[in-house]
Amino acid sequence: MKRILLLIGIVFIFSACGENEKSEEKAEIEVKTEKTNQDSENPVPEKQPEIVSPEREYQHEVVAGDMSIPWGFDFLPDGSILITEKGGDIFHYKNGVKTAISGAPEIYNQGQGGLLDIALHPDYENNNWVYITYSSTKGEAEGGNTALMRAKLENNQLTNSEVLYKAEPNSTRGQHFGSRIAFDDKGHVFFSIGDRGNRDVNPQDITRDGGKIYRLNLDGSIPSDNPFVGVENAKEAIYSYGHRNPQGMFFNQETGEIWVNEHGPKGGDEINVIKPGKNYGWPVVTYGENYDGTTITEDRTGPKFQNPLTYWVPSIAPSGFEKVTSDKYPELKGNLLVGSLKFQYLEHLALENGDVTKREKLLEGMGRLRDVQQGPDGFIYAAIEGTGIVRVLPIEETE
Ligand SMILES: [Ca+2]
Repeated sequence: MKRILLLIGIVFIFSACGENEKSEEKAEIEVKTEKTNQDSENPVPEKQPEIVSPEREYQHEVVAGDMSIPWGFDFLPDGSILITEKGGDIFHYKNGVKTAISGAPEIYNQGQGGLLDIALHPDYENNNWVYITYSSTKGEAEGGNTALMRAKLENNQLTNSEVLYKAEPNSTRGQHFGSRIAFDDKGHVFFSIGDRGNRDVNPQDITRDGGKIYRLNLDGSIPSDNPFVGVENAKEAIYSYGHRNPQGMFFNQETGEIWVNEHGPKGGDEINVIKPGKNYGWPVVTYGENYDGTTITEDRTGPKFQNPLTYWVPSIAPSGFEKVTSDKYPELKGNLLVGSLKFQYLEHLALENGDVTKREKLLEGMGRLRDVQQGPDGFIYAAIEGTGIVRVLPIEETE
């Protein structure tokens, strides 16, 4: 389409200009075309369409109730659910029966910190490893920072705990711990850590923790092909940087990529497709502004930075992220789901050729939506504050 418009433009200019002007105009158009082609690797996102209510609201059923702030959850091989409470407890829910799991890590319960995400090893069935992120006081300085640990789950107890990563330094600030955990299909664990409320120091500096996506081998060692291995003083676990506070992450089976969503400031929440060693811009480029309405930067994009797939203005405060691959919801299949803490709904984003073509509010008004997962049974599950985990029921064809 762009090419056709350009051709029309060239014809128009040729018929309207003198000989010298013609060649100048043509040269300028050729340069512009070349730029457009270069940018196709890293396109500037289109403005999002307006969000709408769905034609038919989804019904739901509560499968794990009596929860305060269910932060993360994952499914055991038998379909039962492990859930973290931000306050520090881990629960197992099976057929509506709630059991406490002992051996949860000690947390630094400050602001947005606490017990955060939980995820089972891809081969959990054979090794019982469970991965957990949390804010930890480990280390010398006062305060805390995000840690990733793993432990074996046996008889409702976590044993053999190992801290695989602990971000430094500690800080008494309560902002932006991240974090989500995701596994790829090549033996890596990914996790996110936010900028810890220190945006001018952490996110753009690869020698510091915070404002990063990290990648480790499943035993916690650093993959030899991580992008900053061998770079002087770099934190070699870093996979990408320039992030603010990523709280949604999934492994896209189809593309082999990690996809994240992250909180922007006032405006400027983003979905990012993670590529090794890339800089996602915060706070040098952003679609947001300070909470008081003052400018952070005029720049939305720049040659050194990876553009988001899409961005939200105003912010929805995204948490939890999933791609629907199940056949149970034909109208959602292949699309994205994002929890909104601020507006208390599950956002459905339809994608076509990398552009968001439709946005819908699901599960509206139920509470702050903290996490979303497609279960092994193909149903969509959401963690909602003050409720617990709900199963989204497909809209029956016969309705
Ligand atoms: Ca960005």
